[in-house]
Amino acid sequence: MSMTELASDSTARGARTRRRDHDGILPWLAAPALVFFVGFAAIPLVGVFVLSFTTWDGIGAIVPSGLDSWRSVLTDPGLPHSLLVTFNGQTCNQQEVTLTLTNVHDTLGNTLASAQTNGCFLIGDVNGDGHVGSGDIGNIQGHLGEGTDSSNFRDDINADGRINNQDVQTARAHRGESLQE
Ligand SMILES: [Ca+2]
Ligand SMILES: [Ca+2]
Repeated sequence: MSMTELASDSTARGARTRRRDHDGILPWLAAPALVFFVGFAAIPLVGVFVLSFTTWDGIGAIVPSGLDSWRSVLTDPGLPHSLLVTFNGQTCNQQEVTLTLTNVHDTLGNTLASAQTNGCFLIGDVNGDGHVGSGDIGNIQGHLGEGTDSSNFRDDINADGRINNQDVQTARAHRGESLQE
């Protein structure tokens, strides 16, 4: 065997050793992402699933309730016909609005002749007490910097997807306003 062949053989063995080393390290590189996924996605998901078999107001004792919650939701006759209506813009304030929908068609070919619901609009009243005050401003400030989700969306007054200083300023601009009696 020549010196060149020895060198070549040595280089190939070195490459195989490095590949083996990399193969051993790769799973560990994924470990931080896996930890975050388990901690912030998998465990909360399992927790919510377990809580779906209980009755809990978020403060008091957790009481097992079996399938009651699932049965209640799945047997609600309104479930297949529920509507989500989104208002864009803030064109009314300090008013109770009656929304009437007529001749609503769903994707299954059903038609709803008429449906009506009432809603109150008060810009800045993020805690829903009918008045804009320091409680609302403090509530928004407590969520500053957060992205909007189902738990804090009321604090995002300008509906830009984040709870930020613009929301605080908007609430301050409407401080003292109340719903009309
Ligand atoms: Ca309020
Ligand atoms: Ca915002």
